Amino acid sequence: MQKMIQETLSQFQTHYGYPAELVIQAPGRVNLIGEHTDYNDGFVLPCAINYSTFIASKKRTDHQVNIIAVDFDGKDNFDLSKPINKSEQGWANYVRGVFKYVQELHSDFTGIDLIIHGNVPLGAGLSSSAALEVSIATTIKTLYHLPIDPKVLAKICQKAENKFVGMNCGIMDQFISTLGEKDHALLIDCRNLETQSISMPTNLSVVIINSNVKHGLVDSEYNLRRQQCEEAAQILNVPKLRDATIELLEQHKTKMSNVVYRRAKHIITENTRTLEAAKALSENNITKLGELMQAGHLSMKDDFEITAPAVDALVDIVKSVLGNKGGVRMTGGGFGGCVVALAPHDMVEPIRKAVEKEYHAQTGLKESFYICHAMNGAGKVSI
Ligand code: GAF
Repeated sequence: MQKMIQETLSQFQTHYGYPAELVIQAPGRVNLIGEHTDYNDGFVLPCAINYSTFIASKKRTDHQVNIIAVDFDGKDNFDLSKPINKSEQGWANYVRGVFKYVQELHSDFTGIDLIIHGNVPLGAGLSSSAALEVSIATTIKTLYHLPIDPKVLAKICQKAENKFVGMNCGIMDQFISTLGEKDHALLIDCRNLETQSISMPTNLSVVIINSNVKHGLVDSEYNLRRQQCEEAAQILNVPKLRDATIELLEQHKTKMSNVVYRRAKHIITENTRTLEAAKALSENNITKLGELMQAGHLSMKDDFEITAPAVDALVDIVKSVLGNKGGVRMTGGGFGGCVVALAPHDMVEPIRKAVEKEYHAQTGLKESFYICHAMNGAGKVSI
């Protein structure tokens, strides 16, 4: 981390010719269970991780915003006294969107020079987008002392992604990147945004393995899942799938397509699994946690259809080593990305060896490994 901070600071000095006055860090996240439940007003169980976006910044007295994104080799600038429009550069829209919606609530800030640099793996389902949004919002808030409540800040970032970028994500990623807690996972009720902190068991490692499967249609498939969930809720006559039960779903099964039925089944069962998993985690009941993670993975594979053959292979390889001593499942929005395993420390190396030996042989792909721990949400870094 220290190296990333130094690099961000020295890039600032090089590009702008004067030192930064602030460095903000916002983490990526891993979701232990509760996938696609957030926009159904349900439950999720993520933790923030030790991979972050860093932003070095300095206030300006005019209305200019200058941005240099080191990892995209990109530059952007715009004027806060004029309407903020979309950029042709994909990454820049996450930044512009956040400025636009912070400005909607607090117009009393002027320009900023920014350097963005980070190590959250991109497109891996570890919320690099939320880390970028939250790091920008936290930078504006901190530099200009704006009175923005952390939950409101997370919602501003979600709005930027929904309305400016066009990805209809739920609140989980922005929320945990803002409010994550060191050494804890958060059970989040995505309806009222109340949380319960759950200590991560000290006997388990959080192992994240990137399948390195890239799927071109992640956003459109994601938005389609959301529409299908809304269709199911309408047929069941409930505000959100959070309010439905399996019994209600079965009663109305013939009124919906088989696809919509299976999408709803995933959400309804996943909410139950997430609550049970939070309990199992807090009681250190690893066998139960492992069973729930396995069931969650199969539900994403068969009912929600958001896994990929290589991701399923990766889960099976890890599971064959872990047995009932831990849990493993795909994590994040899906269609590629990462799997998360909770594993006893002494099983991390055997898992790594098994994956090295079998994953490439089965899929032709090469994995990446990240050993993680739960971190605090976004904040100021001392410089
Ligand atoms: C993505 C979204 F951004 C989240 O809101 C959530 O729906 C997740 O996919 C799936 O659980 O990360």
